[in-house]
Amino acid sequence: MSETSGQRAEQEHRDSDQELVVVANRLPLEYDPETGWRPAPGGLVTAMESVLRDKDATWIGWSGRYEDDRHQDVPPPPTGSGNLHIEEVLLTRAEVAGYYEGLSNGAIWPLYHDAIVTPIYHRTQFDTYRRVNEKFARRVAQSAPPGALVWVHDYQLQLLPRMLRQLRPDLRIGFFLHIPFPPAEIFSQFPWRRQILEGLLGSDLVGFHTKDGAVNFLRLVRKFLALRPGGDRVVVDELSGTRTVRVDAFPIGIRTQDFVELANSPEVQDRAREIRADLGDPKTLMLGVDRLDYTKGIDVRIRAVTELLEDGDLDPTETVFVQVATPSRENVEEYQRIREDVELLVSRANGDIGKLGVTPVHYLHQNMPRTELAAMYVAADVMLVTPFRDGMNLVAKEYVACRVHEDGALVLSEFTGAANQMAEAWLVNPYDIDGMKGAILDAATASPEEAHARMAALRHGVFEHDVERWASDFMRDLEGRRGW
Ligand code: GDG
Repeated sequence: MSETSGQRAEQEHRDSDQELVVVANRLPLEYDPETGWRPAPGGLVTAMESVLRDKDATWIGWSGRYEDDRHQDVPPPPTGSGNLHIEEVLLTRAEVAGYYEGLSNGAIWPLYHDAIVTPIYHRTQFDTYRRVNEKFARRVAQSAPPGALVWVHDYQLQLLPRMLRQLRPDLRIGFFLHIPFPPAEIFSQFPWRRQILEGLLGSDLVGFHTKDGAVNFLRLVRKFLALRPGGDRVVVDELSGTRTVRVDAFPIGIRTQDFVELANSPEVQDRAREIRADLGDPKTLMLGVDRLDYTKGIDVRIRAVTELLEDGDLDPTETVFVQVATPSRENVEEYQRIREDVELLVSRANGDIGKLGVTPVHYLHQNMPRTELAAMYVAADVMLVTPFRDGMNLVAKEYVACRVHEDGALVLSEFTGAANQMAEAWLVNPYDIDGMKGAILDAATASPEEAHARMAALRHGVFEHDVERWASDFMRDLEGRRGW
C-alpha cells in the first residue's frame, strides 16, 4: 500500500519542475562535536524526504548556531547535499529567547494546545517574533528562484507568508501547521490575533492536520477579518486584485516501510526479546514514548497505571510500564515543572507499589536511537498515547506500523489528530482518569481475536495515509494541480 502512494508521489514530483524552497525554524542538520554536521533525526526531515528526493530544493532555517558563534568553534553547516541546498539563518541569543523560547513556546504552543498551561504574552517577545519572521522572509525573498514553490512550516513562522508575499508576489506559498489550530473561544485571547490570521492568509494554501483546524481558521477569518469564506476558500483583496487562499486538512503520516523493515530486522527482534527479559519477562509490558511535554498527558497516564496496580486490577509482579520521555525545551520553565511532576509520580509509584527486585514503572529521560525505539514498540503489549491535545501524534502510528504480527493494543487520546483516523484504538478522554483506567485494563486484557481485529484495521489506515501521501497531496494542491 505504501508503495502505491510512494510511486504516486514520485510521479507527482516528476510532473513539476518548479523549484521548491522549504522554510522551517530548524535546518535538517545538527552539529555533533565528534562527527561534525549530520542529518537531524527529526520527523519533519523524514517527512519531507520523499518531496525533496526528486526536486532541486533549498531548505532555509536556523542551525542552532548563534550569531556570536559565527567565528567560534562550531563551523557553518555544509551548503548542500545531493539536490538539497542548505541556507542557514543565524539568530542572536536575544532572538532565540524572545522568538523561540518566549513567544513560540511560552505563548503560542500552550494557547494552541487548549491553554492547558497559561500562555504568557510579552509585547517585547511578539516584537522579536515579528522581527525574526521578517529576517526569514527577507532570506527566502533573496534565495527563491522566480515562480518557486515555498513550503513554510509551523507555528514559529505564522507571520512569514504575508511578509514574503509583499516582497515576492511571484512565489507560490504554502503553509502547514504541525500543531492544533484552536477554536475561537481560545484563539481570541491572543493579543496579536489579527496579525496571525493576516500572516497566514499571505499563503496560497494553508494546511492543518484536521478538518477541525481548518474550520476553526475559517471561522476566525470571518470573525476578525470580516472576510466571507466560501467552503474551503477565502478570497482576499489586494492592491493587485483579488487572490484565493485554499484551506484544508492534510493529516500527516509516517514512513511506514521504514518501520516495517526495522520491526522485521533480526537486530530489532532480538533486542525486543532482550528488553522483555531485562524487565523480568512480564505478562504485560506497557509503553509510553513522548517528548517530555506537558501536552502529552504523561502525568495522568502514570497516575492511571499506578492506581490500576495499587487497586490490584493489574498485578505489579506481572505488569511493567516503561515511559520514555525525550528531553525537550529544557530552558522553558513549564518544561522543568512537568519534568519534576513526572519524576515525583514515578518515584512515588515505585516507592508505594514496588518490592525489592520489582520496579513496576521504568522511566527513561533520554534520547533513544531509532532501532531501540522500534525494539520497544515490538516488545510492548500495550501502547499508551494519552495527550491532552496533540496535532497528530506520530508515536501512535509508529507503534501500529511496528506490529507486524497484527497484535498489541493502542490506547489513544480522543484529543489527538490521530484519533480521527484511528477509531479502532481504545479511545480515551485523558481528563477522565476512571475512564482511562477502564480502557487500559480492557486493552491489557483483550482477547487475541479482538486485539487482532483492531490492529489489522489500524494498520490498514496507517499504511493508506502514509507520509508520502501527505506530502504529495499538499504539493499537488500547492502547485494548483487540483484545479483551483
Ligand atoms: C509535532 C506535533 C505532530 C520521540 N522520542 C524519541 C524519538 N521520538 C520521535 C518519535 C516521533 C517523534 O519523535 C514525535 O512526534 P509526535 O508526533 O509524537 O510529537 P511532536 O514532537 O510533538 O510533533 C505532533 C508532529 O509534529 C508532526 O506533524 O504529529 O502532533 O506536536 O517520530 O518516534 N525518536 C528517537 N529517539 C527518541 O528518544 N529516535
